[in-house]
Amino acid sequence: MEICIISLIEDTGCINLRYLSSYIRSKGHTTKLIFLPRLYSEGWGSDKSYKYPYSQTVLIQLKELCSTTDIIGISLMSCHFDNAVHITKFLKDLNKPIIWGGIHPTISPYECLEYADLVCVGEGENSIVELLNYMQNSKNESIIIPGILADKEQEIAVGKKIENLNELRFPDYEMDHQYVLYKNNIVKLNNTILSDCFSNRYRTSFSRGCVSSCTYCCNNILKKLYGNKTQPIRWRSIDNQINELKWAKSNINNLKQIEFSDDTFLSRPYEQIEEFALKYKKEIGLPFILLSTPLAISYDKLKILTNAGMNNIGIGIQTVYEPVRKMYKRNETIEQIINASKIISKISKENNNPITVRYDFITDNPWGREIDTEENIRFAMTLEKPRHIRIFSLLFYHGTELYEIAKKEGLIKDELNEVYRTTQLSPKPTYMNAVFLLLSLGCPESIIKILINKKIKTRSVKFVKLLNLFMHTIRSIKKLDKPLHEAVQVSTPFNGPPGEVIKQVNHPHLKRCRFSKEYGEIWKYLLLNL
Ligand code: B12
Ligand code: SF4
Repeated sequence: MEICIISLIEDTGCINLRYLSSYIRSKGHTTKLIFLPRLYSEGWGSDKSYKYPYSQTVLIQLKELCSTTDIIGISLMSCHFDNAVHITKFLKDLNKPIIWGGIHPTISPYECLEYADLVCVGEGENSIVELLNYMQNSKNESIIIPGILADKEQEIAVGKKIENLNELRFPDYEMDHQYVLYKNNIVKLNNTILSDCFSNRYRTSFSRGCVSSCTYCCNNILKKLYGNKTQPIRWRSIDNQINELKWAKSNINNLKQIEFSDDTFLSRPYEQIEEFALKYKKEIGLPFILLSTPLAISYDKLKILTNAGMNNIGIGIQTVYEPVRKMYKRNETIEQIINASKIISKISKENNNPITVRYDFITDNPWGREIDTEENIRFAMTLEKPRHIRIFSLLFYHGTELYEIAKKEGLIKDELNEVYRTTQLSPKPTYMNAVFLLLSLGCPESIIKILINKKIKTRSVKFVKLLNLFMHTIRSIKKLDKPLHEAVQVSTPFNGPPGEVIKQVNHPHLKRCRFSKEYGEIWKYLLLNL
């Protein structure tokens, strides 16, 4: 049996689908993978792809590629929902079963079943292989497979997890059955195109799950779906990891950097991190990026990893405002965050080589209001330098604990527009967000301190409101209106799609941004749009 899986994500790495595909192939079926990132055709704006459908040319090429397969799969997150519907409707007349999978179908399966014939809930490997076996053998019986929802009357049962991740093959990079949307056409993937899409960087992940269960995160709902039956986090063995990286090093042209997208890389015990670091240094030796929580950071772990090439780390702080921290169920204390920042700074100094550190914050919490953001701004200024700040807008993803609270309190009025058709990269146009964004772009702290000063804030809000009224009149006469969120969005230079990130990460510091167009845009926004 052949399954043709279409990915709507702005990423050609798609590690989840590549694992899925090699697993399916190892069980005697075949796959075709079609990646539809708009980035390589449309550039930066592509992360707003939820806003408009794929072109007719692309849809026709897609139909042609799907016409010979046995079953069509679509992989999606919530922001790809509209496009998944659009494509599904377009492919309906091929008369092939269409199955949706990915995080959105996992958290909202019945909704997805209104469009797709089948929905994959949870990890896909075991369920999809069972489905393909079923299609091969017993066509007439009704489908009863854990993780496959075929009927609205059926109860949700998640797919069986792969408990030992070493069972997974290496991600599927055999190009003979892979296609990508590249410069406005769907073309066969080859090493040159792949290397171009990757921008010298190989992204992979060696774990599944997370030790924590923050109330806004997918791990929160996944834990609910799977219960406590399985380990919270599973890892591939170190040798398995190193072998995959060796493969990547010899197959991806001009590879310069490895990025680990494991939810929290440092939660592994020290002995394993040490084994990894030593082997990595010897066999791979490329600079690498990872993600961590403040709690998992320790001097010993970081020291040995920086010796092996780690030069960039993303740390989720989310908020320091206590009521909201409680609400998010964050595990670490403020002292532990400060300590993590100090450890990184100490190691940077010792190595005489600054680690690029990105601190992530969540804004737009309706319960925290502006106090939350204000506290975060004040705290961010106390973090050791050099530091980069990234700001994400809180979205209530279906099924998470936070979603349930927000729903109960009537805070989600129009899920489609408020969650699916937006992005975490567009903080709401508020005074404090604009100030936070200015800080993230390197605005001098002395100015930030003035801007968050209460009296000045009140006066400046009144002032900008008046100014806004005046400018609005002029703009409506001259038709110069520019959507507010666009000004905010361009100002988050580290959040862009894959290709851009590496270029940004290579900037020594953010000083350059102070003179950039984005910086000017935020000031303009602050002055004109409150
Ligand atoms: C790595 C990662 C990325 C990478 C790569 C994504 C990718 N190719 O999957 C990058 C950096 C590109 C990325 C981008 C974004 N991400 Co992201 N990302 C992740 C992360 C950390 C891991 C994904 C992963 O590999 N999971 C592990 C695998 C095993 O699970 P899985 O992806 O669900 O896949 C399995 C099943 O779902 C199933 N399956 C998947 N597809 C299909 C298809 C078929 C047909 C079938 C049968 C089965 C099937 O089988 C897979 C293997 O078991 C997750 C968090 C997480 N822990 O999952 C967030 C996550 C998926 N990302 C998220 C978000 C919001 C984004 C962005 C929208 C952020 C933004 N810009 O605002 C962008 C997307 C931009 C765009 N327009 O496309 C959210 C999605 C929430 C939601 N409800 O939609 C998550 C869940 C994080 C969170 N907030 O909780 N992301
Ligand atoms: S620590 Fe990060 S990945 Fe883990 S549950 Fe919390 S937000 Fe999700």
